[in-house]
Amino acid sequence: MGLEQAREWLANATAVAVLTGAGISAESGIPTFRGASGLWKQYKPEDLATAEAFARDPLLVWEWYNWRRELIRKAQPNAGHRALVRLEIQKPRFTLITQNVDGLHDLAGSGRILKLHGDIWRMRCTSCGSNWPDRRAPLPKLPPHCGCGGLARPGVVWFGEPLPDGMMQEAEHAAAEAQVLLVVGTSALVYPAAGLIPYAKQAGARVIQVNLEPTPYSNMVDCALEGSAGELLPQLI
Ligand code: BJW
Ligand code: ZN
Repeated sequence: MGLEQAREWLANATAVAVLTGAGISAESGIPTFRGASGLWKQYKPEDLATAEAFARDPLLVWEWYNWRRELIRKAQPNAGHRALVRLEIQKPRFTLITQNVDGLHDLAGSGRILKLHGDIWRMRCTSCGSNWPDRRAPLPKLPPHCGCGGLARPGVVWFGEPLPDGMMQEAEHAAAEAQVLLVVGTSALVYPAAGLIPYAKQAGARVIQVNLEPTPYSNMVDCALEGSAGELLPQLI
């Protein structure tokens, strides 16, 4: 199934859900996690993206996030992010679900965004649990602290941690009621996010995937488009 067919499905749908991953921000200059030039080639997830790693060495983890915050701060949304803003305007029922923490969908102008893995621009106190926005990059002092004196952590979801309260249920609801699920720039390896693909399919949605390469779901989706999000999304939408 090719681009023309996918474009028609999308054009005719009134309820659309979109699931994005790091690949949509790659053309904005933000490194992905997996793949040849991905972050996990250089860094081990278990050393940086778990609560255990943070407990062991908060400074090391914060140095990594501080570096990523600086990279992301300089980045601008690309044609892929912008195409999704246009799609949202066209559709009576639209839900954007992202695994990204970079905030580029917000910057592009998307409305409500289900941020399954949190937000790199938020902080959370490991003592009192309060959370707040902080867009400074670089941060003036590492590791940052809360007003209560407790150690602050990035407002993101690490491996082994639950997703924000109720958010996965909202995402599943949107995936189930969608006529089309558009999956963009995710390796579809991280759960429960990747589970939205078979979930939507089982509920009757047509699933369109946009990725540079095949994923474990390429044979299950209705249309697997190989190419970059920045080029394909404006053609699809
Ligand atoms: C392009 C492109 C271009 C490039 N155009 N395309 C089975 C079921 C459920 C859970 C598990 C399970 N097995 C294991 C688990 C646990 C674990 C998991 O999934 N592990 C797998 C790796 C095996 N999941 C969890 O731990 C989750 N929590 C959980 O399950 O909690 C349960 C629980 C319940 C109750 C109490 C306690 C616990 C949490 C997962 C959190 C993931 N966190 C991270 C870090 C976020 C913070 C940060 O940014 O630092 O999230 S890991 C990282 O991976 C990040 C991403 O959001 C996530 C997904 O990556 P994504 O977006 O797919 O990026 P890539 O790099 O993998 O792929 C990029 C793709 O783009 C590639 O395919 C390219 O080809 C493509 N691409 N350029 C189009 N221009
Ligand atoms: Zn506190």
